[in-house]
Amino acid sequence: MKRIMITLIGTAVVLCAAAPAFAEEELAPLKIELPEKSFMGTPLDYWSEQLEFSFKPREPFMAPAGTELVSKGKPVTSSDKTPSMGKLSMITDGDKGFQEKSIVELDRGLQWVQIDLEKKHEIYAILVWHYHMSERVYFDVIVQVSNDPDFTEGVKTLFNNDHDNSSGLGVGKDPEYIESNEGRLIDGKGKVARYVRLFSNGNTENERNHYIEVEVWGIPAE
Ligand SMILES: [Ca+2]
Ligand SMILES: [Ca+2]
Repeated sequence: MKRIMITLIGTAVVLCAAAPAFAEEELAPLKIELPEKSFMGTPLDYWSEQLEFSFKPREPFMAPAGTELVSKGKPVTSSDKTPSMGKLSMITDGDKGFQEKSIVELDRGLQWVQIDLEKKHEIYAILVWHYHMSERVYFDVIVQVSNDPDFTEGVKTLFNNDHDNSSGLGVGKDPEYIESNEGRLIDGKGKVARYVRLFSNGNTENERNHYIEVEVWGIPAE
């Protein structure tokens, strides 16, 4: 009996000693801060075969321990250099309120915004709040990452709900979704990139494009 005990203790010691080798794989939930919910506006009158209905709060998103918000205050550029409301820097300023003062409005048609993380990161999640004062669906939502600021080379697409390829960026199979104060979380899958580009092409209320905030969560890769 005594010998068995010693063997067991020996095994336990070996397991403990091996634990640090797995520390890199340790996952933790992202500490996403959600803005206040709006109860304004009329319910959405829109349906499509691609529309996702979700009435449950989002599950915590697990990412490697050490994953942090890496986009706060980072430079933002856009296909529309002169927004008709707000300014591009508001997209990474941390303010996610639904009120008009927090909204950046871009031109009609397919437009993009791009965040420069200023160095390469392993990207684990991208969150986007287009608009959440009332229920809306934005069209042709496409999220890409690259190390090329012009997005001509090494482009990886992480989300695409352009089912008819009206954007010309390829057919996407992701769902259309109703905007809310939770924002949309896009899995970054640990892709290594410096730039994040997000497209949209109008919404169920009008032809314009809006952003309140974009968050990129990751770990510096260099
Ligand atoms: Ca903002
Ligand atoms: Ca489309």
